[in-house]
Amino acid sequence: MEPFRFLTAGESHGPTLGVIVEGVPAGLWLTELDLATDLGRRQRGYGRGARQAIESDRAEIIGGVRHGRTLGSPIQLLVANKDWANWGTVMHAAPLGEDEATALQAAAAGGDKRATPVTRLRPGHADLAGALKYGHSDVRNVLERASARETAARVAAGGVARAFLRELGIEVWSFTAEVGGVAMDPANASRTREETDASPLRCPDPAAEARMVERIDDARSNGDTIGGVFEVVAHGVPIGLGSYVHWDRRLDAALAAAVMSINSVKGVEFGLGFEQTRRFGSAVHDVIDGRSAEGHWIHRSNNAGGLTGGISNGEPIVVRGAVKPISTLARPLPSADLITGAAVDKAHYERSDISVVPAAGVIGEAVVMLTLARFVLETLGGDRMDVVLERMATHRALMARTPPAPLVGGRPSVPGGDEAGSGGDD
Ligand code: EPS
Repeated sequence: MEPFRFLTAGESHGPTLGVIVEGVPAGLWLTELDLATDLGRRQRGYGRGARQAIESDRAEIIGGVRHGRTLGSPIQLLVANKDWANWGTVMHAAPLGEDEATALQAAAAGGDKRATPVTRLRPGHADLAGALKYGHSDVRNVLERASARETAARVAAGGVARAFLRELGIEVWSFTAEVGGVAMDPANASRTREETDASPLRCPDPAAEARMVERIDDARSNGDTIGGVFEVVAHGVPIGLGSYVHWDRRLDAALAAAVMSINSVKGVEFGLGFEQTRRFGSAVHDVIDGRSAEGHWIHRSNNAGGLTGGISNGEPIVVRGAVKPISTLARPLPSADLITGAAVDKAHYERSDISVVPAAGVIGEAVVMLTLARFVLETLGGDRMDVVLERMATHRALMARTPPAPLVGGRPSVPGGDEAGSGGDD
């Protein structure tokens, strides 16, 4: 059993989204305020759709917390969908009564878009494969759950992970690195974190951001959508999370899967990423400069993005997600009808976003934090915060300690000596 896990539920236009986070140690300070900041950040960003003007996401803590402290029991969170009220009986869980069903039929016959079953498949969306897999004739049954609205629940869960990791000295942040082929220039990253968070696209480079905004405006005026790249950085991760000993214990693989699981993400890279393939090894690998007086290992660069051999190496973890353009286009592509199988001029359209890169970055933070929380608990264990804190302090001290001298044949490498070898130089 995993020491830390979470499960979300809920449809985009249903009454609520929910998430259960299990494995959080007892005694962690957690309030709804801790969850509100990231939920707000997820909603913002230039290029977001009209839905965000309806919602003001906040997570209600339903279980697992008492008087501001976690109990060790599963933490249950609910995020209400305010838009649910606008969907009438379309999204009701209960079977409809005779009158309700007749009214819905009449609404559909009268051209009400929400009441009408969706059958014109959107290229690039889960519509076709999802409908066939689950046997749905109305694509709404697919798109309600395939919608990135689900990520509000993941970000709420990520807030729990943030509160946990903060206690342990681990901090995670993100920014927009690229939109529609316009990349930020790290040399022009003049904004502080606060300024970046408050900027239209959460980009540290104001000049590049202005050009990114133009790309989004172009997409909007053409009835189109546009993607980009976000970068998540985790500071304070100790050496030793994850392992090289087996494929499913590698932290890089788990982080890649987590970031890849975000709706619309089509690629993941760490540190220098794919650029490594274009350089010689001598221009890629991070030279190790030795240990500082406090015992910290120093690398000259961080091209590996904080992970070597599937293990955190003490440098900041740097992971980027490539976000494709949203597949719901205001000027829809040609497609086909699910029921007739015949070509149609235009795929289904309903309100959506032009670009979601800044939001995807916040979701990236959430899934990275949830993954790090799992690996911390896998490494340290602990049912209560005081024990986890103690174990983390011990772990960090151990990683900074001089390793014992190596043995040869189970004995000191120099006959009679016990401090020979290259390990004990301080
Ligand atoms: C989203 C809410 C959705 C979309 C978007 C993400 O709201 P609605 O469908 O009511 O407009 O804005 O969903 C998608 C991009 C998608 O492909 O379904 C949200 O809260 O993040």
